[in-house]
Amino acid sequence: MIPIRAYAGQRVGVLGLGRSGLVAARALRAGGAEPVCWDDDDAARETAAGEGFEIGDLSREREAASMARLIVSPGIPHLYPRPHRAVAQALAAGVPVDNDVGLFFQALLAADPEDFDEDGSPFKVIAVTGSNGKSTTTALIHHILKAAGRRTQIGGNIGRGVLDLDPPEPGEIVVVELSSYQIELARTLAPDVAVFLNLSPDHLERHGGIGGYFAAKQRLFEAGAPERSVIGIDEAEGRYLAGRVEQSITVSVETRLRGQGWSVFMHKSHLTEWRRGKQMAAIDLRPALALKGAHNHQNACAAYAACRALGLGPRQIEGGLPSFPGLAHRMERVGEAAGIVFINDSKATNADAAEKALLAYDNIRWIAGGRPKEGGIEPLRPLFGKIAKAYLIGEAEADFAATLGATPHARCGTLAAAVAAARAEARPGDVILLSPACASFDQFASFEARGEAFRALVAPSLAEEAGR
Ligand code: UMA
Ligand code: ADP
Repeated sequence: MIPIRAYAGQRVGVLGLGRSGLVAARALRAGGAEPVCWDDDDAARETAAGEGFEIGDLSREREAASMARLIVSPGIPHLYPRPHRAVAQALAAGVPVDNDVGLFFQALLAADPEDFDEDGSPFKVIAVTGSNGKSTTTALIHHILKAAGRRTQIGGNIGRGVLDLDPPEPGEIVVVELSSYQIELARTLAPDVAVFLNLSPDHLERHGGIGGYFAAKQRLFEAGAPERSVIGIDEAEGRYLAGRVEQSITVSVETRLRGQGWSVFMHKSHLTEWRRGKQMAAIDLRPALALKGAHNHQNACAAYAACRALGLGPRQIEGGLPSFPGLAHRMERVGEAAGIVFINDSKATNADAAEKALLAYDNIRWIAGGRPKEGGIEPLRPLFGKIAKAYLIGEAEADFAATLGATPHARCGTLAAAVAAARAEARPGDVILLSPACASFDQFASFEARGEAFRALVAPSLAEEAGR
């Protein structure tokens, strides 16, 4: 845990007591502050009280006014569609609002000179953002660094919350995934290397539209002022951002960036590094089995660029790519039975992510639905020809059925019914793909829980096959 010492002896409000909030409360207490905690959920409050934390309704004026800061969890709206009552109260009382990510960077900036090694090099922080591919890229950077023998930790929007990480040691590299929610509210941002992968509509209700969403991500580069930025320029937003920051390495899977700057791009199956008009390296990505598809090539190019920015050599990076195992719930091959392949892509929570999976397979029995995002599956229309049949679940059922029109589909209600129907109708050569293009929260606690449920539902088919 990284203790937060900046508020020693002061009361600090902690709003939301999930993964990030509870750790923030502990880190504040470890640094001598007096956290006052609130969560709208009774059970979450009880858990915090069980750890000895003071519980106080932060939406009360008197409580809010006594705070030095209000630390807000990423899942709690601070502006759109409307601020949570406690945030509104804090702002009315002139209490600065921050989050765990702001506290994390504030604490690292205050690190003392002992945190620098003999060569005077401190630890480094790499922050990764983008609409899709953040977790994969963050994990890949961490994997490459480990394979190259570097000391490294991973956290943020993936795995451990930022304040749950160990205080970084000299020479260590901390790789953090940051969501738009986390970046938007952080008062301090200070990554050494920052990565912007791509942008497509997501979380629009929380950012007041696509402009607000992009502006949130842009803060990592403007307020964060990294020494080096890695920027995917396959969308207009990336190209705009690259034009505004100094010292960027541009990344593309669509364009060969053979300019005078520093770039990493795909040429056929090769990741290619280009600098000052010359090719510096070309790496065949075919041996990297967990990095299939143009989207993963984008992640690989960005991870490569970030590691180069840290001074790793091309061969060192190349050495780590084939052993990357990939992440669960992202186009994860669960198994095969009777010639039918089962793919768990539960993490595809928007149409752009689901598109990548639909592009990657044929004869697809597509399980989709959940809590829909703005625009639904309309952008996927050009791929409907690849779908043998869609099996729809959750709140999105009616909407998705209407969009699918003449494309074969069934309204199944639940994941269990969808898997059963797809299994009964699938033929050898088919792919049963869970790639919902929706959030999970209408029927599951998280995308992980949805993916685990899928795994459990297909397990009998796989066991039957194994017993054959
Ligand atoms: N709560 C309230 N009032 C509200 C809403 C929520 O009190 O109006 C409470 C809930 O009762 C709950 C707590 O807030 O107890 C949950 O807080 P949270 O939703 O911020 O979740 P955490 O458990 O703190 O997890 C967060 C991230 N969650 C979100 O951004 C929604 C996790 O990212 C992250 O891993 C974790 O912090 C550690 O940093 C998950 C995620 O879904 C993976 N991220 C989104 C994404 O990737 O698309 C952005
Ligand atoms: P994030 O953490 O940004 O949500 P993940 O790496 O967890 O990203 O991948 C989420 C989903 O997006 C998966 O379904 C995956 O197949 C897809 N995906 C991964 N990388 C990319 C990318 N660079 N562009 C578009 N989609 C991607």
